[in-house]
Amino acid sequence: MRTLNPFANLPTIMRAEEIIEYAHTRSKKLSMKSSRMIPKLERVRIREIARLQEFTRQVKTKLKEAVEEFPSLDHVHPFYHELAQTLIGIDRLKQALGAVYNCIGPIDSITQKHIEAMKLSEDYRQIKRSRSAAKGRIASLLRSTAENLDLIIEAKTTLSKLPGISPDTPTIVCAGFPNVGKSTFVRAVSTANPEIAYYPFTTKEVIVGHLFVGDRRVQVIDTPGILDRPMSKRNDIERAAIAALKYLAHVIIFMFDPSEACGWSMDEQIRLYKEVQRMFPLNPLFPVFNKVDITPPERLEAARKQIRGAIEIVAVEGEGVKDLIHLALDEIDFEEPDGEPVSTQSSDHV
Ligand SMILES: Nc1nc2c(ncn2[C@@H]2O[C@H](COP(=O)(O)OP(=O)(O)OP(=O)(O)O)[C@@H](O)[C@H]2O)c(=O)[nH]1
Ligand SMILES: [Mg+2]
Repeated sequence: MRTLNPFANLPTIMRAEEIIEYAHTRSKKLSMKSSRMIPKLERVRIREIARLQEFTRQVKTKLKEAVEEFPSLDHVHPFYHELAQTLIGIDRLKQALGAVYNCIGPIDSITQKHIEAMKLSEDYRQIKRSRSAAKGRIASLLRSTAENLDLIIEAKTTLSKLPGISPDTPTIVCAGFPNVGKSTFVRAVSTANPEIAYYPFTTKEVIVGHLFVGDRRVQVIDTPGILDRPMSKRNDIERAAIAALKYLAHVIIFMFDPSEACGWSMDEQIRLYKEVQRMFPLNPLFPVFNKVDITPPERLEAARKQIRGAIEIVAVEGEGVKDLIHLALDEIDFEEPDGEPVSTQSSDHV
């Protein structure tokens, strides 16, 4: 299965000072075997030029790795693109990558210029000073782009923690207000093991679990709770949930807590439901009433009138979750390689 988080497994990116230190150590270690027959001036010349070349080579390798190994932001899956935009800022990141890459040309020029001087010098002390001056100028250049390297490292650290998703795998996304029981449900039906707690905002990131229908894998995604408020007021955590709905969901399960034990009223939850309906008109959307075990009958009756056809479950007991998954999976067209639909009744986990 192609699981992808394009930002996972990037090579270690060094900070400016680390690169300087690393390249310096490597260049110092360079041991030159040269015959005593060669005059001192020539021996120093050969050694110092080689050391400068090694220093430059190491610096350039580290800078190139930081930039070239970083996934092309224009080609990553839109889910990751949107989260990179939300969490880091695409323009900032591209600018930092460009700035780091643009150091390579000047580093080459500095090296070339000083090597020319070292080749012509008739004084071995002067040759050493030239090598040292070149390294100093390259180090200054690196320090001037230190903030850009720091940003690339921050981006790598943040984005590498995003879940691996497989965009070609059928995907059910569970969304709703905080504390309504989304994680309880996703944990009950899939391999995911999200934290569950009696307080809101427990889930802070998009979590991917799997379940199997025959030998076909289905992704079930738990999302952080979303509040009923304008998009511009939503925080990064809510935006990640919206990005999962927007870019990953084939089917959306919208979970209500009609008992209102979650801390929010049904009216607020319904406003969010309507917004999700408006935002994603093409996705099959299943309204679900969770916690019907603790919902007073008159409240449940009122909720049924407000949202017709909602599926009623008790996620904490696993009640109704199987039927819900089967209904959701019926909305996903499973195709065997020969075109035969796969039964959704043979799930291993539901
Ligand atoms: N009585 C009852 N409690 C439930 C049910 N499902 C979940 N809960 C409880 O509701 C609380 C919240 O459950 P979570 O699964 O963490 O809710 P969530 O929607 O993932 O919450 P956030 O991650 O904060 O958005 C926990 O105390 C659960 O035990 C249910 O069917 N009945
Ligand atoms: Mg949760």
